[in-house]
Amino acid sequence: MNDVSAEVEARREALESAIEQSAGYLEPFRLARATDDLRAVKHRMELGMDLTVVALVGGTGSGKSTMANAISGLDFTDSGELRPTTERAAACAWGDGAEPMLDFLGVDDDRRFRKGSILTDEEPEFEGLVLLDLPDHDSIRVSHSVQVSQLMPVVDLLMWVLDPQKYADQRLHADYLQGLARRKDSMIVVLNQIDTVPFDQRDRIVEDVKKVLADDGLDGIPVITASALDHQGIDEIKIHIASAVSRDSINAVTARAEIAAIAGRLQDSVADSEAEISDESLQPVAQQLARAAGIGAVGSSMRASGESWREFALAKPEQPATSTVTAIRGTWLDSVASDLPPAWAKGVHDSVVGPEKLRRDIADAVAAVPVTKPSSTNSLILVWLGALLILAGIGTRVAAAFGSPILFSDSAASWIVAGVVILAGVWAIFMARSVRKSAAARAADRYEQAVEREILQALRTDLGEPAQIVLTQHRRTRQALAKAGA
Ligand SMILES: Nc1nc2c(ncn2[C@@H]2O[C@H](COP(=O)(O)OP(=O)(O)O)[C@@H](O)[C@H]2O)c(=O)[nH]1
Ligand SMILES: [Mg+2]
Repeated sequence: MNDVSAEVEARREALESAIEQSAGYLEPFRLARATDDLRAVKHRMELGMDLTVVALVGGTGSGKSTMANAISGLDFTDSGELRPTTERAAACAWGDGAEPMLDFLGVDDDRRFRKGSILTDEEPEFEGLVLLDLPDHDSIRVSHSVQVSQLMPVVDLLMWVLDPQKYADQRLHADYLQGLARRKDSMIVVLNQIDTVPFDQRDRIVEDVKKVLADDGLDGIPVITASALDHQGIDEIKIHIASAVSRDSINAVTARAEIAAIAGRLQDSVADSEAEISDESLQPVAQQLARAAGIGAVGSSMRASGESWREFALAKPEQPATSTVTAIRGTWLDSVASDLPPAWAKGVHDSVVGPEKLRRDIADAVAAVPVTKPSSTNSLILVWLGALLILAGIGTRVAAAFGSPILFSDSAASWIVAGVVILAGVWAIFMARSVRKSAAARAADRYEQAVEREILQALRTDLGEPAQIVLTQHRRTRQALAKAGA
């Protein structure tokens, strides 16, 4: 497989995958048409995209068969006055892989010839060439083998072999040449049997051929003088053939264009881009739902409980209202799907869970996080410590007043020590309050975050993941269509 067939095959595969991915999102008739068109392209491609079909056409006795022999160096085609098989096309193929094309063209098995191969590396510039010696132009129409209508779409180079006597033949022009103007880039004219024309008349006759061609709208196509019998002009003809071989085959070019056309017709079934679903995009939704479940009130009551020493009843989370959940879900779906074509948007809507189930899952998520009173152990320890210190301070002072020798006998020092100890006690009690307050605030933050995490997890499962599957499919379809050449 050379570059062009690999490239066209990659486009075909991309289109096939785009059609598969989007099958559920296309109207049935569009899907059916795309599938049929793709199948037709596939059949075309199976004929071979690396082949170069060169067809020799022209009137009876102009020397097509002799020319085919001269080009191939084989005696693969019958030439001469007696032409028992003139009704049947013959072909010579350089290298492998021409069989499907020869089947398509209706060349009989016993009229197929082989020349060279990649292995022998003979005439590598002709690798993939299929040289067709066709029945005389006036018998093409009635031939059961190669039909012109079948031939033209796969011919890379049409070589008109004219002879000096009959080049102005009316039927030739009326029937064929005039209809081929749009293919003139892939045509050459060979004025054969030039050996039968006196030297001094050759230029005039070539000018005349060009004039006849121009009248048919075929001006500018190369006219080569040749003699198949004497091997004149063959090298120049071979240069044209080699140049045709080096170009992308018409079959590949046509297949590429057809693939792009099919992809182009599907282009409006996808959007230019799709939303990205991430935790960042679900986070605001989780926060809204947490608010709807009254999580803020629970947090506030936890914080407030840190402000006082009294027993405090904490607020309880509530079930969010169905209407609220429906609205929040709808807004999110719009943000994710509204830029998609209707079928894909519907796909996203259908993929996610409904509002009632979502509401239950949010309630479960909220319930999964227990509402616990903020711990007061640390602050209570501080209170007790403070009380002990105050008592100790008072005790020290009292003991000193009664002259106890336990601690200090000096009364000034005892006042100072007692004062410091009592102050430390007061400070500890004071600190207990702020420790309690910040512990409560931390607990409230932890609670709120835990609930948001649980809700986020439910949102991933209920909304994000199923929607992502549809969006990924959309992205793959879009990218595949782009690759197919839409
Ligand atoms: N003098 C001359 N005769 C040729 C030339 N090419 C072919 N012929 C002869 O013309 C006759 C018809 O040739 P053929 O190749 O069978 O023509 P076809 O009907 O187009 O296939 C044969 O007798 C050939 O030998 C040429 O270049 N010069
Ligand atoms: Mg012939």
